[in-house]
Amino acid sequence: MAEYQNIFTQVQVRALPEMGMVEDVDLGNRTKSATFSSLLGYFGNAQLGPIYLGTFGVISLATGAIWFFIVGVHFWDQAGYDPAVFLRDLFWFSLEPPAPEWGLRIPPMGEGGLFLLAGFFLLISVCTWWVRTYLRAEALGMGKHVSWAFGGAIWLFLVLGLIRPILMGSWSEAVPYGIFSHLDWTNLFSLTYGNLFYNPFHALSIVFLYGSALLFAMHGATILSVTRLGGDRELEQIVDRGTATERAALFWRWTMGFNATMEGIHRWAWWFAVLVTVTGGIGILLTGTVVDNWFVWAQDHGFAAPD
Ligand code: 07D
Ligand code: 07D
Repeated sequence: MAEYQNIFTQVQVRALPEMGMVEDVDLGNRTKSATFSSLLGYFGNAQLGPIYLGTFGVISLATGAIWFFIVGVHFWDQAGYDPAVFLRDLFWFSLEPPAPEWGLRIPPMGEGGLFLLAGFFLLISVCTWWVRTYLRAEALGMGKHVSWAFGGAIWLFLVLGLIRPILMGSWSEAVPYGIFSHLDWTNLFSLTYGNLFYNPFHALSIVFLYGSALLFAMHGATILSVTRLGGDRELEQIVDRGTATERAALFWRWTMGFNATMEGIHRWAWWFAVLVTVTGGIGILLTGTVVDNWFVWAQDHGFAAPD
């Protein structure tokens, strides 16, 4: 029964909960108990909790909830307080930024002030969650790789909703809060600036996005293909010859002449994922500030056909 285990077949541990480190940790910030869920166990670790709620965690959850609540109440208002309409039209409702004539001034609540208020709370929520990732990693003596990667996403988020609107001198440039409205914004952005496909940073961002999916598939498949030999238990595999790790490496060297290392593959993954949003943020920042029309720009630079 316990012979062949991988993430879907692993035996789910049911002992006393593992409570984690207690040395030099403020236990007052951690919940006291833990439960088990078989369903969770199929996808990861069956143990749920304890969870660390520090000052920044609480601020992040609270401000995130306020953002969600402001947007939700606005949607509710747009639905005319009718639950059926609310559900039917949920994806079409939108909390819009102020109109262009307001520039960077703060308009009344009904004319975009509410959007700015919601955005203020979302900003605090995302930034304090970042601090949380940093402080938790520090408490565990880890590198800050998760924080810097999340920082990459926050860079694009800030460019879209804060930095570029300020450079353009108008909050109206910000992305609205709505499911389809934010897609309309994305479409309109591309149309307004002459087709984003001709923005080389959009292209780079796509390269890294597709590359991330490819690398993730290759890495996930490789490790799963050697779990039969214990390849998912990286530690003891790395030092011994003829093990799962060596076969996994040889598979790629035989297939394409090159293999990543057990450590290096994670650097590939980290850089590809991070560069999606880092290059993307550069592309958005340049749009409308430095370049007004990417198609014309591409014609000028010889990679779009002349009219
Ligand atoms: C799977 C991790 C879980 C996260 C999820 C998202 C919310 C929003 C909305 C209260 C991979 C939670 C969603 C908290 C609640 C309200 C009003 C991450 C996973 C499940 N988008 N976008 C979506 C955001 C931008 C674009 C979906 C956020 C840019 C396109 C979801 C931001 C542009 C498509 C969503 C943001 C853009 C989507 C699924 C912020 C250019 C889709 C996201 C803060 C990058 C897809 C209907 C997902 C879709 C989609 C959220 C920004 C384009 C609602 C929070 C402005 C083309 N976006 N998006 O799974 O189905 O991410 O849309 O910057 O096709 Mg978007
Ligand atoms: C948005 C980072 C911020 C998110 C954060 C998360 C919460 C919720 C809640 C967990 C996603 C905050 C989270 C608040 C937490 C819970 C429950 C990351 C974000 C901090 N494009 N396009 C990209 C493609 C076109 C356009 C990137 C493809 C058209 C615009 C990506 C195609 C037009 C923008 C990409 C295509 C257009 C982009 C996004 C094909 C529309 C951007 C990368 C095949 C007609 C964004 C430089 C990303 C960007 C972007 C892919 C087409 C417009 C690579 C594959 C031509 C305006 N596009 N696109 O990771 O960076 O986003 O552009 O057609 O702004 Mg595009």
